[in-house]
Amino acid sequence: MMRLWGRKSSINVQKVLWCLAELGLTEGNDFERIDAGLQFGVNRTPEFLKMNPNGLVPTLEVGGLILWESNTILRYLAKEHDKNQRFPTNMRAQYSSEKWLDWQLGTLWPTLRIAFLGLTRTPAAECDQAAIQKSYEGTSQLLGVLDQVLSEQSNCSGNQFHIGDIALALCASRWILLNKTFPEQTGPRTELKNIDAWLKRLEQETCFNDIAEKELNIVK
Ligand SMILES: N[C@@H](CCC(=O)N[C@@H](CS)C(=O)NCC(=O)O)C(=O)O
Repeated sequence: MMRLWGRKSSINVQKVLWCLAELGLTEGNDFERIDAGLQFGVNRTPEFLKMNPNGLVPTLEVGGLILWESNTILRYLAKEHDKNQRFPTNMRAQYSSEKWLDWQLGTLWPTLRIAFLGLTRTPAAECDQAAIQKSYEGTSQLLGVLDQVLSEQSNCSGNQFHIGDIALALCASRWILLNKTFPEQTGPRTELKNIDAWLKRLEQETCFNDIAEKELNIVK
């Protein structure tokens, strides 16, 4: 049985849980999940650091193979555990999804992370309001790029759902939730109608709704 370390409130753990759900893999039958990170601790213990020296979640163990980096775990699951071809495997779809996974990790999340950490993890007195607003506006501009792509196709890599959509949709929904929770600090949210429609479709057609956070986990 696979073992996954990570608290459900982590966006990177949510990616893995969503992917497992799409593949029909269930907690208790196909994988065990151990709460770790923030209030649960575990991720700084010597045993955990031996598996993942970064001390971060998610961390996945499968038959002695230890994986960390959520997008790598998505790639692994899609390649090794997709018995029913939930995700397209043709080269074009696969690499179209890959580029968005890298964009999410290297461009989108580093931009949004500043607003997220500032608003949910930093005591009010230490908040850098200008940095938060700049981060939020920057994220809106980046999501505008995705919105444009979604005006021509129904998912990030084409017309079929892929693991790239998992990573992107969780960031986009956190961007929306940050504005709902802290409207004054984020400033107004740009209306991106193709992103709204794509998120709605994902809610209806995938396991997104079972996994995505409905409110922010605020720990200061
Ligand atoms: N690039 C890594 C980032 C992992 C990461 O930053 N995880 C956060 C949670 S989202 C974490 O473990 N934070 C420490 C904690 O929860 O205690 C990935 O995509 O898996």
